[in-house]
Amino acid sequence: MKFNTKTIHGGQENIDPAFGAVMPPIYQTTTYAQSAPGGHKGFEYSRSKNPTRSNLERAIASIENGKFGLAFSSGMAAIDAVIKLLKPGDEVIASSDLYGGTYRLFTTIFQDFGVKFHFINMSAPSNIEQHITKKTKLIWVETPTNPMMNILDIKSTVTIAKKYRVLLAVDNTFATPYLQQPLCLGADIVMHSATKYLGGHSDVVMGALVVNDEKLAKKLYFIQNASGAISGPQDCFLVLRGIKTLHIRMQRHCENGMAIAQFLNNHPKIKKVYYPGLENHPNHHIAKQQMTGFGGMLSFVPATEKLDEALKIIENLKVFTLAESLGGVESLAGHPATMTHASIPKSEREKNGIVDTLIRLSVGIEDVDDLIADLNQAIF
Ligand code: P1T
Repeated sequence: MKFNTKTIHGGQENIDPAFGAVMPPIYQTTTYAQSAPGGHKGFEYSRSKNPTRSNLERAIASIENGKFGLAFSSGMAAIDAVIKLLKPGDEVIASSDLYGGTYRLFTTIFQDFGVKFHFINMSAPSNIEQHITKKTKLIWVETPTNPMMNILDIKSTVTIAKKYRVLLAVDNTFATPYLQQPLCLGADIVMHSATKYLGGHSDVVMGALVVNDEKLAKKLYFIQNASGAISGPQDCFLVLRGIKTLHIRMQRHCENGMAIAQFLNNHPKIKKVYYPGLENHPNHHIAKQQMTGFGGMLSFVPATEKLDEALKIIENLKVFTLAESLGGVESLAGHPATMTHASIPKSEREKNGIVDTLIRLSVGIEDVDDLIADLNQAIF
């Protein structure tokens, strides 16, 4: 099955043997009748397994070209489950440019449990090798990174991870499997904030993991059930519905993203645009190799160094909404320093280029002329 067919049918064979419903029923139930102790039809209690969740987990596994999918109550819960594979004394190498919430989870929760995190610049994969020790158990990358849109070379990172027998997890939230499938490149774990493009309509908070290795899947399933951060059946239904249009939404996100990146890149009042589709992006060549398009996320720095003038641009926007999050059909603008990345100390943020005047856009699927006109009136 090709990708555009998988988004609609992947993992959805025989979803309603009772009545043949084309969309899976929402099994809004906590528990399942047993004919005798242990005599059930594969479902006992909805924290452990729920049919609507299973449908979604199969669909996500299918579009990521993986064998096992797991759905969680948020992207953070999915990341939390991965780190719970580790033990005190273990070490993680993570890219220094990460979603602020991921950095916060690593540094304020798991560091206290004795897991050590090294945040490094991964633009050259050889930097990773320098930090690997016998205690390293996991490499954690985002690509494109949030919010600087750095592209990390997944294939080269896989080579290093395999050489040292370290797990490689890729947060594929920004790219989605429409643009890149890390498991096909050799990564061990793919993670999603399904809140974003997979859901696609800004109405569900959810996370997901996909893996190929059965032993690893079993461990993650054990954590999912034991810790209990599962997604509810209504939310699973909504994300399943969202995935059915992922390919056509992503196509438009990419077109609009590129047009807006070019508009901003040519604008005299804009100093710098971070979009992997632009030829002046430092990792454009890697993006071209490992992605089939460049997505709908971009960040930019206005020419003004005055914070109030930069913030005024965001406030002037009328079609773009000032809000956290991304990946929905509607365009959003964000201010990483005070919003998504406020939990990272300013000195660390600035090392990664997250200056206070940086603005992040999640370009939606509206008419691009309206989006460009909106930006044009907002930038003064
Ligand atoms: O919000 P949640 O579903 O828990 O997902 C966390 C998360 C993980 N990884 C990446 C790359 C993310 O961007 C996020 C959430 N990000 C935002 C809310 C944001 O506006 O960037």
